[in-house]
Amino acid sequence: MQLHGIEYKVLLEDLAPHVRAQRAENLSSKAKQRTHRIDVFAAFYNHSEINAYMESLVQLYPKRVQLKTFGWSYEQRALKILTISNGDGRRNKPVIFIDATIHAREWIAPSFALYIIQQLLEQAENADLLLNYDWVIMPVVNADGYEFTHSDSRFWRKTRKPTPIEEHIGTDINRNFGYKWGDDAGSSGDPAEEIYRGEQPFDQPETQVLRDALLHYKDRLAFYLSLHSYGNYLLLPWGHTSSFPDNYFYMMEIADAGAMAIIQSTNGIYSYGSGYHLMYPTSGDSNDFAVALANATVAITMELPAGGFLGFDPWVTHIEGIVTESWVGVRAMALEVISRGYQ
Ligand code: 0X9
Ligand code: ZN
Repeated sequence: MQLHGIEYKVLLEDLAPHVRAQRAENLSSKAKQRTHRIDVFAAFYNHSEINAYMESLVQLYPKRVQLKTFGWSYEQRALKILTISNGDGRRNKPVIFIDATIHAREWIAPSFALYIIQQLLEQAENADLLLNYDWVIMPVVNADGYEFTHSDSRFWRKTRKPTPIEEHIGTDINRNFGYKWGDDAGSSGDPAEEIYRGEQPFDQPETQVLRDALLHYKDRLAFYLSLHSYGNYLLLPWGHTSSFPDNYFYMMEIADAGAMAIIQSTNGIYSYGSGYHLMYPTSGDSNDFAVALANATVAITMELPAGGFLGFDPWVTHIEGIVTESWVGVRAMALEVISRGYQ
């Protein structure tokens, strides 16, 4: 910086002690827990804890919960998807599909997915959300990467499958989908990059699993919601082009309902619009795939609020505020989808 005459300021000399402090906060908070029920506000949970918790829900709610292993990660972790219904036995309802943790370091996303699961199962006031719709929730897509952020490298983003270049590991699942895959403006062919798209579309097992799950619900996907962090955005298609899908304005009305509900409850401010215009071009992401090839009527990538030192690492004490605010938005968007009827 000095060499090139660029003005700069050191914000943080060394991140490692802060990562260690957050890890200690999380572990000590978890150690205090007594119940089997996951306390979303009290800690962040790893992949096996989340899977075990979902298994316990099948026992607790046998009529309302189904858990299916849709496939396996590169390191052979079970990739599980939970379906929640109201137990009325009606089959093939339209579906609200939510995934989280496509990106490993975005820890608030799986926490929020768990909070949504508990809201739907435990809060009678949410019965209207389940009357004519089933909710399908995949809390951890990138299981290997997520585990790696717990055990080794807190800010890892990609998968853990090796690339053709030995020293670079991992592919960005959100550039690996086979719709408009490989566009250089929105992804990279360089394994060194954080937005590396892989050698081939769908060459990551985790992308295959999410693809298969979305295609399984093809033609009854009323609302696809992909949870990420951070930035307070509701990103609509398209990511790969500056143009808009046919029902863009319908999607904008859904996003608008979410953003308005949040601002009224907490003054939290979300921007909403096409990902291409609002953030940056992306090619091969799950959101575009869901609309183009799985016929999702509405698809939104929700960038949850920032926290902690780098935005991806909120403190445990901030989980409650973020997930309760976010739920106000997701609930409002789901109600808007429902009130307009599946179209
Ligand atoms: O770059 C991404 O994959 C997403 N942002 S993140 O900071 N969580 O990595 C944004 C994807 C947006 N995609 C579309 N709107 N299509
Ligand atoms: Zn992300």
